[in-house]
Amino acid sequence: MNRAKSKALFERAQQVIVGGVNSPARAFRAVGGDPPFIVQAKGARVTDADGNDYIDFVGSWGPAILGHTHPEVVAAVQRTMSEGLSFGAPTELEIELAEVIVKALPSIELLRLVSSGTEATMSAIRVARGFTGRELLVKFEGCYHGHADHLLVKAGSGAATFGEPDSGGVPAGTARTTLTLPYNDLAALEALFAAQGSEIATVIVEPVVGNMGCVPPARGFLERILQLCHDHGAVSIFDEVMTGFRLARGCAQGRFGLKPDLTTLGKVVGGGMPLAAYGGRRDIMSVIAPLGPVYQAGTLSGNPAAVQAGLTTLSLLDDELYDKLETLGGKLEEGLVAALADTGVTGCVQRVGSMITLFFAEGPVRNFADSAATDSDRFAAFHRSLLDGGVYWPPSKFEAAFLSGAHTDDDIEETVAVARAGLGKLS
Ligand code: KE4
Repeated sequence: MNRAKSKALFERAQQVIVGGVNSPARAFRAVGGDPPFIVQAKGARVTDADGNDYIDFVGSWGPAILGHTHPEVVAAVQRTMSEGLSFGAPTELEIELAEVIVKALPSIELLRLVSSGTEATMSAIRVARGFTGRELLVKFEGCYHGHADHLLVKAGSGAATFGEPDSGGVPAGTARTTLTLPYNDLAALEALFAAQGSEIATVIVEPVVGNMGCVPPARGFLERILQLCHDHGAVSIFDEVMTGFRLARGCAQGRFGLKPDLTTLGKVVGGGMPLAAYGGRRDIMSVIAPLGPVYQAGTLSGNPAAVQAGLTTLSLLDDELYDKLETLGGKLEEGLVAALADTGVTGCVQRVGSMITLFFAEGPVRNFADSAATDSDRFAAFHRSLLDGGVYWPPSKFEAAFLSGAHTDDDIEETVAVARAGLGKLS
């Protein structure tokens, strides 16, 4: 596949943008080769600068659950933008979106709109620390919650891709207030609470992990986190930036029938525009200015264009869409499992709804150590085969792939055929 124009653009980009990209994973360093520069996205496809079309499973890292440029979303955003891009003042539109989120998530009584998932998790953690008067933050290795200093301690996704679980520039003191446990390790969680439960401000967790590849929670794991937080006066945070409105209308918590104290949302909730949110129990959220002493603010928070993209996107997330995502996800999973078996390549496929990952390992992959141990070279070669075969797959073994409502049975069959050919080159 000829990507000469993308190659030239990448060389030009690297003169003025760090690494030529505005987010590290996009540089394709984990899989090799130069990243295609995308010029258009429509439905389940993206087109690069050289005119190559790809079936897209990155979906802008999650937001494109409807497929790209859904006509109703684009039209609604254009209408809203014609009235003003951003006022820095309250609008009725923000109330409408907040009411939709509160209706969908019984655990959220009060919320704040912000502009990125990082801002949502950073703010939720500050609120939990302000509410409890405690400092200790507990997270799980391989879970990624954005790039706030105290979260870049054994992060998954980007940092892990570079094999440097701790980021430069994070003060030692900051890292010391973050305790990291293995995901799905109940014994470690119980032991930590037994030893330091009274010092723990909050536990933040991806209810289904997407940042070490797709890793579901072990039976009882999430329930125990909520119970231990409750018993020890800590605040539980479900980071649903990736799973929110992706896994169900009620998010992962709705799928599992759970109610965390706080929830962070992003990606789908903004429909591809810079919008995220955090919210939860009224008593906890009431510590935020101007009601209380915990400060959080944002110039573009709740701006009309982004709110409209989110509002219109959420209005289109109906049972029919989730049923389709489940069916297509199942077909893709079955196809990849069959392709692994037919080619004799060691691998496993893990999926929850429309989040899916093919790991080059026997499996199951239950935590970051398992994910890190999967074969990186085979993943890189597989990714290159997919790309050259017209399939745009996340360029890191630590990322989940996403289906959308715009994908078709034919897309899945084509993807499985390309995957089978790529696996065949490995065996
Ligand atoms: P943003 O600041 O990137 O909007 O959100 C941070 C974040 C928080 N929580 C979870 C569970 C997330 O997955 C993310 C961001 N996800 C990555 C992809 N795994 C964004 C893509 C990127 O970093 O380029």
